[in-house]
Amino acid sequence: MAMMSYEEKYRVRGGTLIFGDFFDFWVGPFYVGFFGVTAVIFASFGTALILWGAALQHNWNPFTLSIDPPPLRYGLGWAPLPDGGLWQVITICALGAFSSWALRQVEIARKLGMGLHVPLGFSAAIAAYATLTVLRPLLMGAWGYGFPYGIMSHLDWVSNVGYQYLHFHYNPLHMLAVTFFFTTTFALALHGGEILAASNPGEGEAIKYGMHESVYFRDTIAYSIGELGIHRLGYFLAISAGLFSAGCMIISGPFWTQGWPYWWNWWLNIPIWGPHGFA
Ligand code: 07D
Ligand code: 07D
Repeated sequence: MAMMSYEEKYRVRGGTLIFGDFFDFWVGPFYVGFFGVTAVIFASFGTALILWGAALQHNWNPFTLSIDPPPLRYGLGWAPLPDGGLWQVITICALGAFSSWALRQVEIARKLGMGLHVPLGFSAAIAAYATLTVLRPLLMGAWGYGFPYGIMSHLDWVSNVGYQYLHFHYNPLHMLAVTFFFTTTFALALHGGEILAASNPGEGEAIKYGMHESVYFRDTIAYSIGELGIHRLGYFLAISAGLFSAGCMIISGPFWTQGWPYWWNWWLNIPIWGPHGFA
């Protein structure tokens, strides 16, 4: 209840991106907004199409259901609905829903007078999705290069595409993306652990704040990035993880068609130890 009265104070009109006051209201705790409505429409339509796909395939098992992209022979054209067309329309719905959600985040941030960090962060995830389903297929010349919409089938796609390049771990941008993902969890674990430690000092002890936290890390690793800094670092790490992922897929196919281990031949040919070098 206390939270609700706090929220009331910040429920202000305005800050919308288009159509002024249109849909500028709340339903219970949820802000509706024009983009909330478009998100619900896109998501409902997309979900209905997935259910239609399930009906067409007579398959209601969520693990084996798969809405596949069109066969490669359709290139970048429209495919008949049962033969990949559903996938094409569902992709449009997904992009419509994700973008609407990001724009709704923008409107809420503007209402509250906040920065746009949350929608920008979410945009990195949307960019990764758009890379796999739109940008890379466009560069490769067929929608069939997109990934299928199914819980298990999309795992098959990741594995198959990975092995098409022999050993995907040799993709240098995949290496960076993986490193960013690992570093993100590492940083969040350290930060979460530290905040819990400071706010749970034990029976009868006073709760500790920023200064103790900074001293803890200065004592441990000689440096504290600071209260704001750790959040900047986390934001940078997480967004980099998504963007380097997108990058690792954009180069796979459109710019590098051999196995990824062969990319490293330049390393073997460096003059110092290469066949024409000093060795
Ligand atoms: C915890 C936030 C909550 C979100 C959840 C996901 C749906 C899909 C679909 C019934 C962290 C909700 C799921 C709405 C329902 C149908 C047809 C986020 C959290 C709980 N994947 N993936 C999963 C998606 C891709 C990969 C799980 C989506 C790429 C691997 C879930 C997308 C590649 C593994 C899922 C997407 C890839 C998974 C858990 C979109 C590279 C697993 C996800 C839109 C990124 C894991 C059976 C999770 C698993 C898994 C959803 C894209 C690889 C079903 C919506 C093509 C290797 N993915 N995925 O917790 O157990 O995310 O799979 O791009 O091992 Mg995937
Ligand atoms: C695409 C999801 C976007 C989601 C959105 C939101 C809803 C709403 C509603 C819950 C990007 C959806 C929201 C639906 C839900 C409710 C209510 C996120 C996306 C917009 N790999 N690999 C990656 C590792 C191998 C391969 C990325 C590790 C093998 C391919 C990441 C290992 C081979 C692709 C990564 C490993 C291989 C990738 C995924 C280890 C297979 C990609 C993260 C330890 C044999 C994908 C852009 C990501 C990629 C990708 C990690 C192994 C192949 C860096 C740790 C060697 C083909 N791998 N991988 O991108 O880069 O998230 O996609 O072995 O396509 Mg890899």
